[in-house]
Amino acid sequence: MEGNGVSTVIDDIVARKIFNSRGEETIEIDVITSTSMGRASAPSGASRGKNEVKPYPRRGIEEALKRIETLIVPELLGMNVDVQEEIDRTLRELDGTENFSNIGGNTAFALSLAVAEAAANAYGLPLFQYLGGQLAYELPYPLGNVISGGKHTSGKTPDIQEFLVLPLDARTFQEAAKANALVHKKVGEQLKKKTRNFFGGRSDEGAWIAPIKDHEALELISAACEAVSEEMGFECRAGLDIAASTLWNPKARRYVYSRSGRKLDSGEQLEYVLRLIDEFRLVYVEDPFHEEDFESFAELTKKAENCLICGDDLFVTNERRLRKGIKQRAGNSIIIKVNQVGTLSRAVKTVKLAKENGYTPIVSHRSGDTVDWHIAHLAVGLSCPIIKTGIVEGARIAKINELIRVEEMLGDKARMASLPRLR
Ligand code: 2PG
Ligand code: MG
Repeated sequence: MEGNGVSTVIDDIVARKIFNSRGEETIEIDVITSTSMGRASAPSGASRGKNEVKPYPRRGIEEALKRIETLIVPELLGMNVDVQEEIDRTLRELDGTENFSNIGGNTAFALSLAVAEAAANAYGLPLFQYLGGQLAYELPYPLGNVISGGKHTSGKTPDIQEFLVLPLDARTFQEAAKANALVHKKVGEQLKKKTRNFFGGRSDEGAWIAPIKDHEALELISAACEAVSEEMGFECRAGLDIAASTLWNPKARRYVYSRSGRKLDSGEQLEYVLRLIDEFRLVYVEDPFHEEDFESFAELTKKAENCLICGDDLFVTNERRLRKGIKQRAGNSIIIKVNQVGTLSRAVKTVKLAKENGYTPIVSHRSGDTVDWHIAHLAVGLSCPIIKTGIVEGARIAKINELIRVEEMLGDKARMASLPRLR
């Protein structure tokens, strides 16, 4: 399109291998028009849902680079970056599979986001405004990882993957991010004081790695939340990502907490999670059951009224799976990781469906990430009230700091998003 002197025609596409925060190779793509450029790199998960799209073709990232050169570039050159759906449809058609196994979901992700950024830049708009227009002025609450366990660690650490903090009622994003950093710091100080064999280690997501049990981790984070609530003058509450698919043993039909020795069937898992919600006043529980157990999700959602029950591996950002969840009232919130489905358009549809049905969409990082900041703009541009993106570590801070800049850019117009009732 050449209207208003804006050129949005794709002139060139450059793809390369870079490294993510784990030192693994990942893909980065530049999309170039005569007046603008967009650049995006793909994150990658350690606890991936089995229903996610494939990150790369079978032979890996090299094969993805080849396919970009031979298959994708010839098709995309000359297309316009401001027709996102058409570009994303073309990517799906070129791939030709349901799960992006031909070009790779990470390839689709990087292309799709780079296209969106190139379009925003062509129009001289920040990405969040390009995506959300004048109505995009709400900052998300940051959901931050304080203590790591499960598949994100090894050794005598908690079985539960993530112990999280969510600041409620913060007046600004900056303040909310500060509260999270204080909780992280306080928990670190307590671990140093009280825990033998804790040496200050941190996980990929910057959360503490300590030889403690799930219960101790919850006690620590709850105490830190209370202290910081008082200090900041608004409430901070704890949450969990149980990542229960990683605990589920399908043969034994039990959740196996190998480090604490717990073995729970679905009913016992439900009771256990309800007890934790009650005892620690949790406001957020992600993946409390394995990725095919919609029924238990529904039962917990019914019983845990004022808590966000969130599906990550359960929904994998997939519209079809969310539809199934909505029918059963399984969960009341959904993790949005664009590379679980490949393209921005697909993720946007899922966000829309979530909102129409009262599910809280939460834009999220992945454990292996880059300093790419796009998800910060997705949270504001798609009006998602929460962003899950860690508290410390470079790849996490990149998103947090970008949101501080977005808040500044919005000036007087900036507002914190509204959260559902959580107490
Ligand atoms: C999760 C994520 C991010 P991963 O389970 O929610 O915290 O982990 O990226 O390893 O899937
Ligand atoms: Mg998760």
